[in-house]
Amino acid sequence: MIFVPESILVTGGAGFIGSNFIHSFMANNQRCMVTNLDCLTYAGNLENLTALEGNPNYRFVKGDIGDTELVAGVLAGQKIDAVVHFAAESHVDRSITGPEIFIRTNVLGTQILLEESRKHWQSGLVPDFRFLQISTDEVYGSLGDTGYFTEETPLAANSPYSASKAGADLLVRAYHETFGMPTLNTRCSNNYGPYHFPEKLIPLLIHNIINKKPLPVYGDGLNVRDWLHVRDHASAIETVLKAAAPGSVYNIGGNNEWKNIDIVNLVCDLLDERLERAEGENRTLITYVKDRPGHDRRYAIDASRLKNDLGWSPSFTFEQGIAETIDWYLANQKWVEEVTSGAYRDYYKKQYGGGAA
Ligand code: NAD
Ligand code: TDX
Repeated sequence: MIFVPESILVTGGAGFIGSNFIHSFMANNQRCMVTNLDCLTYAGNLENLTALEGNPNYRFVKGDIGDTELVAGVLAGQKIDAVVHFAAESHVDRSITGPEIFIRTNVLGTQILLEESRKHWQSGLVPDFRFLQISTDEVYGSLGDTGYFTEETPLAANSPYSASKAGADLLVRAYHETFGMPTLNTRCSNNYGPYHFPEKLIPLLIHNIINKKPLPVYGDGLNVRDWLHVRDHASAIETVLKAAAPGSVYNIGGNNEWKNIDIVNLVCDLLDERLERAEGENRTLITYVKDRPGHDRRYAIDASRLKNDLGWSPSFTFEQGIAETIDWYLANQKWVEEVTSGAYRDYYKKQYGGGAA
């Protein structure tokens, strides 16, 4: 049976994937209220959502998922019938230099959100309810040269980031097993696309190439990532939210493995053309640097359960998706400049009149 939410709470909706999800979900579900709860860390950028200002079905709440009273108030006040939980610290490198906030947000924050959601669901204020935890293939650890992560692959997280996401996933599982709460859990591969914060590989490459800065490649550059366009991730999440059985776990991916160095070369070459530079010029910016500690060698997702059970498959080809992404960054250099200069942090104050984010 299809679940049709009427009022959803999106956490972390000012970030990369959350903002893309809000745009596509609101376009597809024009009767549903969307409340975006985000505390606006360095990764939260309300400029990603300017197109929605004034839309009566969209509401932004500045706040922390770890704020029990605030979360309880939003759940009851907005009669939330689905929580789509993106809010997290998401950058592996930052989790190596400062793991504590990862545990606070990703583990403790998720537990608070789960606990308040449980009380809200059990209060009977809404007839049906879902809690969807957005997770990552990184919880499964690292693969060798062959094989794929399935939903049965044991969790074997290797970085403080992925360990915190695995902890959150297990809490979600526990709330289903212990309380019968209607939870869902998705685990997706690496995303790319518009609004990607330029500390992550693909937007960092584009930004540095435009500015003729070095392109740091960790280790030997042969680590493999499985890339999916962020709008395909958004459509998969919507499918799972509406059609998956409570308690289920779904991998999300598009069978699109790339060695890092091949992605770097591809982005260099596409930008040679667009910036009218000589063939091979951008590749001269490539700089091999010290490897990331504990750097997972290969990720590859088997998403056949999602295809077989719910009929989902990606709509972007990588060629189309990466070309469009590069063009988006070229057309939106102001967005990138505001992020890299820190100017985006004044946006909340300008728009909502509060203190700087
Ligand atoms: P992001 O870092 O771009 O955005 C995270 C958002 O969460 C930001 O807007 C931030 O302000 C908000 N946030 C952080 N702590 C918060 C808190 N305590 N309370 C409220 N809001 C808070 O992250 P992203 O890349 O969009 O990832 C979103 C989710 O998807 C994460 O849970 C991540 O683990 C998962 N995921 C990401 C990828 C990827 O490739 N980026 C792949 C698979 C899964
Ligand atoms: O400068 C760089 N040089 C480089 O070689 C950066 C930033 C990254 N890399 C490598 C490390 C990874 O093998 O590129 C690959 C991708 O790195 P990131 O963009 O940092 O992503 P990753 O560590 O794979 O994690 C991402 O995908 C899974 C997201 O940040 C996570 O939130 C998500 O769960």
